[in-house]
Amino acid sequence: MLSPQENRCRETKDLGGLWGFRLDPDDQGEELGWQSGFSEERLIAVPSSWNDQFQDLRNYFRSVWYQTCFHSPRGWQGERVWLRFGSANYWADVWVNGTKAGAHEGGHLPFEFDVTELLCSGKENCLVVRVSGRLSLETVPWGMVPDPDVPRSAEQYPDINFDFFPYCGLQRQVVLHTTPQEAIREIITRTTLKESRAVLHVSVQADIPEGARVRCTLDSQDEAGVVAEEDATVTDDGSFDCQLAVPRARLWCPTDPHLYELRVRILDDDRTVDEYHLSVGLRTIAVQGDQLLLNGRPIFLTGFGKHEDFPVVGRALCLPVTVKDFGLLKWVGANSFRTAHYPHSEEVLQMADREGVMVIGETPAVALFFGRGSAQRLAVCRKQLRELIARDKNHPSVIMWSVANEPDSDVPEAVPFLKELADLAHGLDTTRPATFTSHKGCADEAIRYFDVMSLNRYRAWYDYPAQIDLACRLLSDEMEAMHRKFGKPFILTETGADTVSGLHADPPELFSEEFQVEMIRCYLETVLSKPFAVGTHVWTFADFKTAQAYRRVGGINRKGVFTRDRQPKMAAHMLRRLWRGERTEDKGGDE
Ligand code: BDP
Repeated sequence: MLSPQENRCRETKDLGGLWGFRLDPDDQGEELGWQSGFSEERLIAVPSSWNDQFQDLRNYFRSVWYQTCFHSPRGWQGERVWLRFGSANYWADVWVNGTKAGAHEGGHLPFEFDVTELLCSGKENCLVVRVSGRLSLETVPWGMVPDPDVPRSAEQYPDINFDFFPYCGLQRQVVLHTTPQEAIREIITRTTLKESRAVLHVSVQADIPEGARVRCTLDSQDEAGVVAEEDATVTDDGSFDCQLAVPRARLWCPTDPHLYELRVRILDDDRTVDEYHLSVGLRTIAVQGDQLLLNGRPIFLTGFGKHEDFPVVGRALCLPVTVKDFGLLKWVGANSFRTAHYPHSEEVLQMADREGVMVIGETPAVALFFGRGSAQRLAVCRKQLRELIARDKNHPSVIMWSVANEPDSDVPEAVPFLKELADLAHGLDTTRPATFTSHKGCADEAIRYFDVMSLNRYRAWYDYPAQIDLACRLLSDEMEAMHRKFGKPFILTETGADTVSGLHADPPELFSEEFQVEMIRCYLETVLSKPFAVGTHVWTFADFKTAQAYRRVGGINRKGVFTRDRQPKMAAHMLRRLWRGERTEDKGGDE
């Protein structure tokens, strides 16, 4: 799926703003005809999470209705018009002028409908969306299952089995965009390297008659200008391939995240029928033996597992927070993060490409179990993995896929399920390694099917509280045993301690800033001492909202090294010294 863009052949119109909003707890709206327009109870910001917009809706997860009106620009006649949602959490049904445009399941990935025939020109158009945040046994993530036979935690409210607040709503941009009738539909890029010579392989699918002429141009966006150009002809199935060779390529890496601009143009004599511009980074990523190689050189990941979360905004797109977070990632010396526990916005990846921050892109498959409802959950996991790879495959920053977080992967039933996701990731994308984050260590049944072994560990926090030395000795032994058993490169994808900003204790005690510093430092040193380690990600970048439970003061997970409003705790200063100092460079830390 190509993102909407503005160029001389394509236009966009942002529909964000204040929309009409109404609750429908008993799902009566459709019967009452609300799809053609309804009387508004209140206004809501789009994008936003409704749970943090209104005091009475924090724990409301049933259906709501959104509506807005817009004009379709006159100049769009003759074009195809698409209505695109950056995400809708979790279920969405969409009507335009009372006619159903389509529906979508899944909270964090984009979807779009061709609404050309549904729009009235010269008149106001009415867009109505029903969104429901209801989770079940068959959704991914699963939750809110009032069934005593299902393994779940009755210890938190709302009743979910994961540790982040299940924010709902239209949380990303809603846009109208046009494509010409004969248009480029899909572009897939891949880099191969031979010393400093890079070749960008470009595969394009287009709704264009056979024989049309196509031009692919690669522009360096600096004084070098156009560095490669090739013409091709569309084949009978509407596809074509180009190979663009760059003799002395500036390879994308954290210290020089150079982006080239790829322009694909469909030409009819001198007329441009359609064109699409893509920022591309020339780079390769591979696992070889115990190493993770970026452009053929060992790389060590420093960074965090990170949520999309901010007060009032909830999980919604908020560009000032995105920009701020990238500034802090740089400040602390992180070269990477994992989009826990769902795909983050496309704007986040755009920043990561630009700033040279490597990303492990994760699906929403958190806390999977393999009992009842498993077949349906697998189908949803497959769909979400497909949609994730379709959206993010061209981002140089994305270096790995994580297909799940902490599944019950020590039982035999986990094997066919997770193997299928590993095979799917490898089949859809031959250029990136795949992983999932395990909390089962040596007992894990599924790690063998993946390229990298990722472990989340909280000894000294949830178990063996306060015993940091013991926790690190156990971690050291566990890492060696995992390496003997699975023989793969290792990433510590999570460790951390809840920390109340401003609480101090010497000697360090749980919840104090000193304890967070000591625990993280000891874990990171243990991992760094292993030659097969390729990364450490601290849990977590910033404090975030979660369900209410006795162990979550104020409904907040406080394992952030930054507070929820992005102020550094002592641990952030410690990491800055560690990651920007000598020690990670010894391990290839900054590339
Ligand atoms: C890990 C989960 C993460 C939690 C973290 C914690 O992967 O989602 O937030 O524990 O408890 O097991 O802080």
